[in-house]
Amino acid sequence: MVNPRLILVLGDQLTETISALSAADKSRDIVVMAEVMAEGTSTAHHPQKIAMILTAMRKFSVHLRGQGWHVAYSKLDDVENTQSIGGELLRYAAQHGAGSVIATRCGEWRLHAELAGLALPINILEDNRFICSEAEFLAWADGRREWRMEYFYREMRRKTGLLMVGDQPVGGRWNFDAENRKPAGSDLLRPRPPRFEPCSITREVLKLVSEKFNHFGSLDDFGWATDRDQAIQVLDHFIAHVLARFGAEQDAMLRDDPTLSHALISPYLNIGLLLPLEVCRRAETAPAPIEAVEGFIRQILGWREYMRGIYMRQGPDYMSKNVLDAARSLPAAYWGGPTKMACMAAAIGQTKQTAYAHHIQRLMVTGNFALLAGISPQEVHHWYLSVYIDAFEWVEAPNVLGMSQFADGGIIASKPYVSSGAYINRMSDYCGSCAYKVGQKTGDGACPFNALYWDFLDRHRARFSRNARMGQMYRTWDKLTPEHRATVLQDAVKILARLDRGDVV
Ligand code: FAD
Ligand code: DLZ
Ligand code: SF4
Repeated sequence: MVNPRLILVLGDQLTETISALSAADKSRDIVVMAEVMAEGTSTAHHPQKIAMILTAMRKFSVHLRGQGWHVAYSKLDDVENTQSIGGELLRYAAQHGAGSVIATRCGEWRLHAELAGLALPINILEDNRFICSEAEFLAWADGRREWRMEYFYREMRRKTGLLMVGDQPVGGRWNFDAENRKPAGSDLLRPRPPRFEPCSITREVLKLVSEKFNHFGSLDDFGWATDRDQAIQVLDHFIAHVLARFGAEQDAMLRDDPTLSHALISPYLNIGLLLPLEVCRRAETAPAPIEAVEGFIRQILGWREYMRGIYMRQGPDYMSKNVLDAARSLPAAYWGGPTKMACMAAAIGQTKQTAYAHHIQRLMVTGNFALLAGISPQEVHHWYLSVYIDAFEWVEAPNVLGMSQFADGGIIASKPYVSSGAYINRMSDYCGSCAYKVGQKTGDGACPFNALYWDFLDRHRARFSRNARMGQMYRTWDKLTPEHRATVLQDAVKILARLDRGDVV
């Protein structure tokens, strides 16, 4: 009899057609799925994220058994659990006389190193769920000086035929963003994303997570999908009722409507319950205007694939990038400490409660503030990796270190995403209820984003003033009187000193 092989399926690899399972033999091999403390604590993940992953793992293991697979499953509280992925593979190998492991490439360099160094032969296969393979991305990137997402996206449109008529983009344009990104008003009729009552498996996991993890984040009101059928319901609902409004409302922020017209599918895409190509194909034929459909498909076919390509191309060193030498500690407000800034309180409060914030809240509120205040990008990276339901290093790190914090020196973003309070005021309803005045430029009651914005530009003049996309910002700054500029910079010094002292800002 031939020795069985162990087939590793991680908590974010819950896809029946994933490469490791496709390469396996049902009659011979053993699928290993392991809930382990090492994965739950390597980062202080939001309890809802841990609960979603463990529940989805349990349900997926039941599904695989139903398909005839032999699954060796470790629950977190099993007494013999070694509490690490490597440890569980070695334990099951000894138990079943398995001589080797087949795995799919994982999404974090830390775990990749652990698996690559396993004391068992391991065959690590490419993650076949991405639309763009690693080799394809490298071929695209290595042939050019700048890696702009827009050009990569066009290649992906051509490759998949999505929104194409022959070799031309549908509607004659690649990008319809000029019609998108408007502010939004409250609307009681805006469709709400589906939520799911916890079943007995979910309830058991919620109890376990509440006993074992004391991380930032609430477990109340857990309503995430935890299997493919539920994830498809979320997608169906979005395509039928929400997508048409996606483009216009994509950048808007409302205090009482944290999800607006977003899809809320990133956790399911990232753990494998939905596949990116199926989502794009569904959107392509949806009853929605082209600007909404194109804008949505660009996020997945463009941004998501591009971020993954950059992550693989840059390697583990990317995680320590800090070209702006930002060194300040992350303020306690990010972990739920008090803040007088209504926008920060809304984005962080919602994150604590639901493990979700949409793109503009992440980029232009919490990310913008951290960048302007010169917070260590590594601390910012760990925060985002911890607190969001969809955060896995391969997608979180390029978004945070590259797009949001400019720590990579412009590999991803052609200019830093910074703004004063005016942008947040235009795109949200936060400022009306804030202790600060967004229209006030200087003085104690002025919106902190205002002084910090100019201070950031002034501090980094040598790097950014020749950037064609930033010239206008510097011209505006230079037109202010020397006295006004000095007052603004003094105000910024005071705000930063308050942050350093741990005072409430
Ligand atoms: P929608 O707004 O409805 O968009 C649809 C889909 O497009 C998303 O589900 C997602 O799969 C994809 N998408 C959109 N923008 C991006 C992007 N920039 N990169 C990759 N995919 C994108 N996304 C994650 O999946 N995990 C993260 O850890 C993560 N961290 C982020 C950190 C920062 C600082 C920023 C600015 C963005 C981050 N994003 C991350 C991207 C984006 O914010 C989320 O994908 C999105 O908010 C998920 O919610 P949704 O499904 O409602 O998305
Ligand atoms: C995030 C996570 C958590 C919290 N727990 C587990 C787990 O117990 N078992 C598991 O296989 N995977 C878990 N994961 C997902 C992994 O951390 C993820 O596969 C890596 O970070 C690579 O993306
Ligand atoms: Fe945020 Fe400034 Fe508006 Fe207050 S005034 S909500 S700090 S942008």
